[in-house]
Amino acid sequence: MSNSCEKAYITTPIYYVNDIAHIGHAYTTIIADTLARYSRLSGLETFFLTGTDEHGQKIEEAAKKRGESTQAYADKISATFKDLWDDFDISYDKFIRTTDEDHMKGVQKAFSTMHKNGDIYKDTYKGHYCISCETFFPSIQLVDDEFCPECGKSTTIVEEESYFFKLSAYEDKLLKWYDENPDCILPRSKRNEVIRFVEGGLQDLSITRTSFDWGVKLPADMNDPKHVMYVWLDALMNYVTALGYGTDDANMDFWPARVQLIGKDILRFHAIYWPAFLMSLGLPLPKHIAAHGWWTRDGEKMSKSKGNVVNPKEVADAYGLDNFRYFMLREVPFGGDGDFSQKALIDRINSDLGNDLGNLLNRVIGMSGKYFDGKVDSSQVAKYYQAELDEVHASLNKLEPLLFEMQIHRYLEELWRPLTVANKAIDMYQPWTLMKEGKEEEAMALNGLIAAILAKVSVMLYPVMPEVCTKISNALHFSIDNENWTKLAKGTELLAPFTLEKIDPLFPRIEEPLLTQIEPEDKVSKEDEPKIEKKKDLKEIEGIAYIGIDQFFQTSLKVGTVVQAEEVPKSKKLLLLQVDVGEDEPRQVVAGIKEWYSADDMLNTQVCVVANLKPAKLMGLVSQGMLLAAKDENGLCMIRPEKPKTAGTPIG
Ligand code: ME8
Repeated sequence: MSNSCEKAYITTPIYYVNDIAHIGHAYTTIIADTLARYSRLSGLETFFLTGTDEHGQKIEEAAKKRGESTQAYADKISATFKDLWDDFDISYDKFIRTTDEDHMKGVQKAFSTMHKNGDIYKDTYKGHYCISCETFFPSIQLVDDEFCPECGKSTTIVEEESYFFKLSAYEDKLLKWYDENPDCILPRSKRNEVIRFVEGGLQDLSITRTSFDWGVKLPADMNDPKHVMYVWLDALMNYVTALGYGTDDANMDFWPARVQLIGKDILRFHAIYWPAFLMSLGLPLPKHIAAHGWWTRDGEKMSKSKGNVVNPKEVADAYGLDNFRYFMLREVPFGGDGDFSQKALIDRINSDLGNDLGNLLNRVIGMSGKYFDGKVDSSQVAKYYQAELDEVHASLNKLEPLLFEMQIHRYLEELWRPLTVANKAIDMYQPWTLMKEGKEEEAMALNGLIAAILAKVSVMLYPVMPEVCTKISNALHFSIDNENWTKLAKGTELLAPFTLEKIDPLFPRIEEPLLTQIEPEDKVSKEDEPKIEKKKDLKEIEGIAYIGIDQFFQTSLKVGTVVQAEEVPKSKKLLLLQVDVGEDEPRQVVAGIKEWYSADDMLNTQVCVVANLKPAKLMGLVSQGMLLAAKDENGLCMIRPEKPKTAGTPIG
């Protein structure tokens, strides 16, 4: 997608007010927020819309069940969505409600226009209606002649007078649109699904109901007061009524939308009905409709009855909002389904965020403080580290298209490459060695390189992690704005000299799940329980002393890179190693492995280090860690990661 349009309009679906928000809703909104923040940062005039969908039989019934008036009930639930997004600092420009007066006027205007254009006629609808999906289904699509093919719930037979939209007349025009705009529906695999569906033939769509009245009335000139609009016609129109369609047109110059985000469950409405409605109204079609996958909980669909719904606020409060945002966007390829587990979230925080990103900032703080009185100066970086800069800029240049092709997980993956370049540069050039050798300018340039990489990464990471990146930019004395997006992230400029102060660690390590109450219920059925007990007894008889997972996590195991290795004079057994475990300076480790490994064998290899052992002295040398190894009658071998890992990566 090109960056040529000067305005960017980003939308989320509007959420039904029959239930409160869960992580699925938060996911859609966070992706949209990320795109909106990026658009603003890149200098586009941006309008970001979200809101609530409040009409229809489903909402009327939900209110009735609770003994509340429908409007009062809708007000209450709509406010919970708005409060949550405010709490999450979602940067929406408008929060629309389908009960807003202006919206309802706009929908009536749309109905009149479609009618005038000859796309609406009156007939009788006879068929099956699923209240839960607010959808009509022809009998051939039902399961066992009764049940909804989407949600499996029982459908109701409806026979009533209805107005119809001539959807069948748009079949060819829709197929032409899909054909001429290969990225109109993302991911592309979803576009193919839609094309197959449309090629199967489209039936005209019933767009009014008479059996209930919680909805937008037909325009007065239709003179048919017993009809209310079909909830999907009402709801889809929000994307233009929010811009003033049908009232003052105030922001209609934002239309067509740059990206309309939805979940895959509502693709048909957005990829078929919505463009057909727009064509009938003579409005341009959105640039991209992007459908993401489904979040499940420990492999199961989330539902209240199963008690496995993940509350996004609880997760964000416990783990940090930005960490949660990063996790959701990094964990699952866009379009694929994702499974929420605290373990996966903790792994991302400790590894990608703590180890790769946070630790890098600690290293700059450490280096600057120790060697340069806190000063960071990038002026000599190009003299010593041009190759590293080139690699970093090559990665940064790949980013923007990935974001707007909805390859957000790949955007983040690519954004992590500069961090790897930075971590590798420290391991390779070793500032402590440069300082020992008196190469102060080179060491300062290395420090400047790392700070510049952190700055560039945090500009591009800002749309995903706004709070954390603002902290990094404050520490590095620059601001995240369009000017620095142009200079630092898109361009090749580095940071102006500054003095760095220590800041609190951004990602304190998380040792165990922080939310016990959202862990799944014990899924062991009664029948299975005795068998499991029995196994445990057997193990106890065999003499195994069990420890809990919390005891295991008390040991800090890390990947280390041996950056220096030498023999300990007069010792047959000991090697003296300097091992980089992702801290300011390498750890000194005295290892009893000389019988099996020479110093040369160990140099530049990776090892597994027990990193929180009390320092010990061996032959007068302090050892600040222990290496994992396995020994049998054939000798000893080191335990190493199977593939190279960044120094300091936690093991567990
Ligand atoms: O469909 N995983 O509203 P809705 C991922 N009002 N995303 C999920 C999800 C899950 N488990 N559950 C919900 C409606 N979502 C209509 C939309 S638009 C004109 C009208 C997300 O409250 C996903 O984006 O059922 C889905 O499309 C949206 O919430 C639907 O929310």
